[in-house]
Amino acid sequence: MYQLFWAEGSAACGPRVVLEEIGAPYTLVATEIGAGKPRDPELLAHNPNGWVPVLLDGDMAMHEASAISIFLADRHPGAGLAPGPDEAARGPYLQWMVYLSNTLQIAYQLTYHWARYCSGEDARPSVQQRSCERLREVWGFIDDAIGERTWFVGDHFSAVDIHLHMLSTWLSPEMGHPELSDFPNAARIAARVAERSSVRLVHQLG
Ligand SMILES: N[C@@H](CCC(=O)N[C@@H](CS)C(=O)NCC(=O)O)C(=O)O
Repeated sequence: MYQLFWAEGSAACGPRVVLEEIGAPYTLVATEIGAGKPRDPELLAHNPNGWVPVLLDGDMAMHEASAISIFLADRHPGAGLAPGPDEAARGPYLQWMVYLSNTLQIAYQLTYHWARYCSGEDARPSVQQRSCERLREVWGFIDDAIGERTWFVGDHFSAVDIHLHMLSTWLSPEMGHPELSDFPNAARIAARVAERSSVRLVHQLG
């Protein structure tokens, strides 16, 4: 039985959708992640960074949303969420799983965790402005890469589509971010992913 440390709307949503898609039994550990709020000691024991997601599988604990989804998709190949090691789509799949995590997520962090990236309140407007610009650049790059494709990589729905959808839900135009509709190829895939019952459940889409 897997355990997932989780918070609503967080980076734990992608791995949770993957868990739903593979149909493996799991329990959720609802976790406080608010700025300045104390962290669950059990979460800190597994991830001293104090952030979610964290996946437990028996004695094994791991953090990092993309890594967790890659691990789960490979562990449960019957769900078809990852191209196999010998498939042509495997390279691009890994590339985009890492890129979404190390580039797109960081562009959001400049908005939501701005204090990590500058040393004082004076710099906050500049960092958050750069976040908005960076989100437009990175989403634009992704949109161009998707082009006319039905899914992000290969011919099938995969974990990278799940992560693309999750990250699309973090756009806040009221904070100066671009609109998802500015990136019609990414928006098309996100809308298709949002139709899945796993995604409707995790993102509470009614
Ligand atoms: N690199 C981590 C980042 C995870 C992350 O930023 N989680 C946020 C929620 S979206 C969090 O728990 N923030 C609380 C904190 O950083 O203290 C990953 O990709 O899993």
